[in-house]
Amino acid sequence: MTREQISEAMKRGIVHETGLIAHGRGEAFDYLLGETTIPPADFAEKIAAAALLRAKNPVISINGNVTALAADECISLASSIPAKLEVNLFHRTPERIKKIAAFLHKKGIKTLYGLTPKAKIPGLDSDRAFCDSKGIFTSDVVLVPLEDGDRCEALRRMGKTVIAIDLNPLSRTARAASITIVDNVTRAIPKIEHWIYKLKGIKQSDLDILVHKWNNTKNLSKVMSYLSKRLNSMF
Ligand code: PTJ
Repeated sequence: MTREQISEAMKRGIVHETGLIAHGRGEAFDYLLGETTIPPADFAEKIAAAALLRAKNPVISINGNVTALAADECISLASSIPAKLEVNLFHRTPERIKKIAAFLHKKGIKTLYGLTPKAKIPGLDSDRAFCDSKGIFTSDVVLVPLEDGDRCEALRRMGKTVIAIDLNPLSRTARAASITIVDNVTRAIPKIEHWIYKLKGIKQSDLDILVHKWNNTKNLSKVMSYLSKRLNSMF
């Protein structure tokens, strides 16, 4: 079903053709994880929710693959926080922006950022640097599902807290992000929302403690040891 969704969205011009390659790579890693949310991913989802709740200008970045696989989930997560939704594409063309915006508007989104961006992420020379001055550019916490390493690093250099969702724990994005969620975007977004509701009532100082105690490298190494134990147990 997921493959069908991605392939349909590519035919409609929402997903870029390289989005199919990215999806295939994701499938391989998901297979190794057992196609489930593993404990270190659940922990990262909890910390991501805490970071989003204490943010002043939280933004969820949406690309072609995310539109195809988790548009409803992103809309629901954005309203639970609340956060802004910004279309931010690696392979940016006016046609794709138009198609993605039309798809999301049809789902009921009223305010969508990134459609006519004027600001640029410093240190990136291609079109993927374009972002909204009221969205990603001035955000303090940005959620980037299926991101590329260069943009993730550039966002970190701007001083932002970057939450990445990436099934590949070895990717440059996974290693550069502030909070890396090694999980499928289709499971991760609803799980972050679940944590948003669980953490909503707690004190700001307790949210601060959760975020300050977070160690991304340590959690990534827990993902790696989970993976190697799982693979070893299969033979
Ligand atoms: O729509 P655009 O133009 O912004 O382009 C989006 C893609 C995904 C094509 C672009 O960002 C890209 O090329 O990304 P990469 O560098 O291929 O990285 C994508 C990462 O996402 C890889 O590490 C994959 O393992 C991972 N991934 C793929 N599918 C999923 C995933 N992670 C979480 N959930 C998935 N469903």
